[in-house]
Amino acid sequence: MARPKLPLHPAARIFALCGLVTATMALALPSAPAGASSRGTQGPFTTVPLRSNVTSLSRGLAAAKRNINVTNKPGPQSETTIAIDPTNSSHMLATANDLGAPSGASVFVYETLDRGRTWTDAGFNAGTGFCYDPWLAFNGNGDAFLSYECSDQRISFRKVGQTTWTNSIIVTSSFFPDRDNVATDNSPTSSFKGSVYVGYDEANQNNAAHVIYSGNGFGSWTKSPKINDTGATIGVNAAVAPDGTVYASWEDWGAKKIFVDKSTNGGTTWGTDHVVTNFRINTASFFISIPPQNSRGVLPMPFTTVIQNGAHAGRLIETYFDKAVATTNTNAYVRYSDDGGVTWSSEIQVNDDTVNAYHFHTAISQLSNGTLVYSFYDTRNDQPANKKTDRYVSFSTDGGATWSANLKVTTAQSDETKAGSDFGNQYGDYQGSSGGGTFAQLVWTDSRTGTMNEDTFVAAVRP
Ligand SMILES: [Ca+2]
Ligand SMILES: [Ca+2]
Ligand SMILES: [Ca+2]
Repeated sequence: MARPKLPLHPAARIFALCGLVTATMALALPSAPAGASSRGTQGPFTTVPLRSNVTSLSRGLAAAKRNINVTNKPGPQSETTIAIDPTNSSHMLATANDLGAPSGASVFVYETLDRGRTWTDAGFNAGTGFCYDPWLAFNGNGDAFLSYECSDQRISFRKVGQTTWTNSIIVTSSFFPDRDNVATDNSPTSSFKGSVYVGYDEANQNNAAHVIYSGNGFGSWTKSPKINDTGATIGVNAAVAPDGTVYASWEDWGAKKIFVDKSTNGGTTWGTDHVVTNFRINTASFFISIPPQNSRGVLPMPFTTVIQNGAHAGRLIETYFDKAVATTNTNAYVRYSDDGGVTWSSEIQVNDDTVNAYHFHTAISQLSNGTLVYSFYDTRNDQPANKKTDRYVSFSTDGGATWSANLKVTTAQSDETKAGSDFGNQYGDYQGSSGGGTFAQLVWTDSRTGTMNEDTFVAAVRP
């Protein structure tokens, strides 16, 4: 879910809250391209040598077992995240919105102990209120954290060895927190190791960006001062560097920019915002209608990480999608910074299709050696309609400068535009990804099983 502050975009807020589409935002195409686009090549890369999940390492193999249905239950589950336990990479948690569940609960957490082959309910229970925007992370001990919202901002934790979750409200509904994500500091070289950060915006405070932080994630939460210097934010992503610097990145839809700021004292104080990118797409409309997500629209929010190991440790990575420079479709892009977000690389295009395809819902994670794993929805296999999607992935072993040939992850297409689909939410606002030692687990909203039955799917990938 994502809600801009009223009264700027009341229609968007209504359909985010109620699942009703009251307006279709037109895709506007600004005339002034910003920044050069380039794409390098690496590869070839392959999918997933995971025990019985696959039978071959051949690239492009139609291995039906490679895509696993996590939720596999009636009703639409959309907006997905996943986290791999750093103490045991066969252990993972995944979550999604589940706004039509008969029980009235709307966030469920799923757990696997066999590296994603089978999934069970992880025992999380937020009651029957309307909750949304779940995000997951583990700390270095294997304690699990779930950030989510129920008009207020909540955090839930489950310590290693426990079977029950402890839920807390950390920002009240008077601020209307939105589009949170939780990040953990697991770096042995950080003086804030063990800290837990939740980035979010306050819709009732002109969408002010904040990070709320705790030294261990189990209590004593402190809200940062307002981080953004100007404008209104959506999609406040927190990411932690090996030295404990915490970055907050967000979309300023009115200014049509992505901004970043950082804190070097555990979230207490923040500095001057820096521009990561200037959008060509008209983000001022908030939700942007594109052919594969025409009714809900999409938000080109940044999804970020800081490289933890290898030659580019400390490099800040920002992924997002934007309108192509010369054509009317969108592309998946990355920029990186080696000086704490002050200056940025040129814009690097990651999708390698040669057609007029759309790309959206970027997700980024990394392997233990610092290899980046970038996934996104892609309509290249539905030309010229651009309605059906596949999920694609690309890898970078040089800190984001060049990217491998794109690999199709999905073994069936999804179409959230066909009659009877969950038009209020479609794929939702984001999908997830998590890196283990030598592989990453991707998660996405998938409608291959039928309309109003969207499920959460996962697949493991590795270079
Ligand atoms: Ca600032
Ligand atoms: Ca494109
Ligand atoms: Ca379903």
